[in-house]
Amino acid sequence: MSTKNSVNHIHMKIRNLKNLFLFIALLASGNSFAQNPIITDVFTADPAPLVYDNTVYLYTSHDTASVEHTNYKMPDWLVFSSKDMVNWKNHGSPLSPKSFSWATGDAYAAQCVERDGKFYWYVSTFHKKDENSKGGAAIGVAVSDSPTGPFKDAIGKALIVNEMTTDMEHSWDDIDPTVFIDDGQAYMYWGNGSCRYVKLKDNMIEKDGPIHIVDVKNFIEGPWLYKRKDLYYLIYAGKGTKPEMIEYSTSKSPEGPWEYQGIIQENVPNSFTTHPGIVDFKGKSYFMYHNGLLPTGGSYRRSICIDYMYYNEDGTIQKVVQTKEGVAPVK
Ligand code: FUB
Repeated sequence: MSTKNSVNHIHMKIRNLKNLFLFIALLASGNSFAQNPIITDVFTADPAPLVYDNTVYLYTSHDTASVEHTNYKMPDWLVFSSKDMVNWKNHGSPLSPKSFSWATGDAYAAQCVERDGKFYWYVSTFHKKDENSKGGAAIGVAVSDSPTGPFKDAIGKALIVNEMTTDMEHSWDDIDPTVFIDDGQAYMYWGNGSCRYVKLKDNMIEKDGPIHIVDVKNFIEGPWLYKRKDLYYLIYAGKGTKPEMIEYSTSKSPEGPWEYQGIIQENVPNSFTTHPGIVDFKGKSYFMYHNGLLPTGGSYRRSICIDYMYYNEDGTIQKVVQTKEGVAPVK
């Protein structure tokens, strides 16, 4: 080989190496493919994440309405898990309203929490007409030894029935439970049109004291309660503008009073509801929500997305930027 040829040969090798490094860097950045919506083979809504054993478990509602349907058709709840926030394993449907002898109708929003190695899945569904209720939305709780089930009704009756709250006239005001354990004391918030909370006993399946009506601005539904540093956050679907957007209030106590802080997330495309699920995992904060952006999607055929969430120094939350790219895989 002449000197000129061997120099050309070396240049070519360097170029190939550079291309290889670029390719590896692109793969490592995780942003080479759009991640949102995160689940594309079924329609999912109402995300409720739980971190357990280095894994994020994601409990979701399941939309099965046809394209023509103009109302929900939600037969069961689903569980997914991920170790990197990008690759999600489907664990199927370990729970449905049929798991509760007293329930009937749709499987609305739900959240699962862990306590002492047991998993308590608080669900909103509807009550049969019987000696305990005249019907309407109700909240039940299922329990399991594993985050993916099998789950069974923990009480044998509803934890909350429509008759226990009387400040709203509509029958579906007792939906969307969120449960947070603060220094051993569990609190359950829930509601549609009016936000309520009640303390739970250590056994997680009995109310501990009266139901309180919460004074919180712009509340519609879908509360999500958590604590970060010294501040408690109540995040919810709000009525700042129609359709729903996500708003929040903060407090120095899990019992309030709640100070309104503003909007976290504007309306979502192609769905009149949105619903918050918030989780910290391996040093980053994530905001989960749903929209109607899967092909043939809509308000009754929703799909869950994840984007980053950022806090300001004073604990206030920056507006979530809704992206197609979603988040990068966690190492
Ligand atoms: O998924 C049914 C209902 O739509 C939920 O319970 C609400 O939060 C809204 O997302």
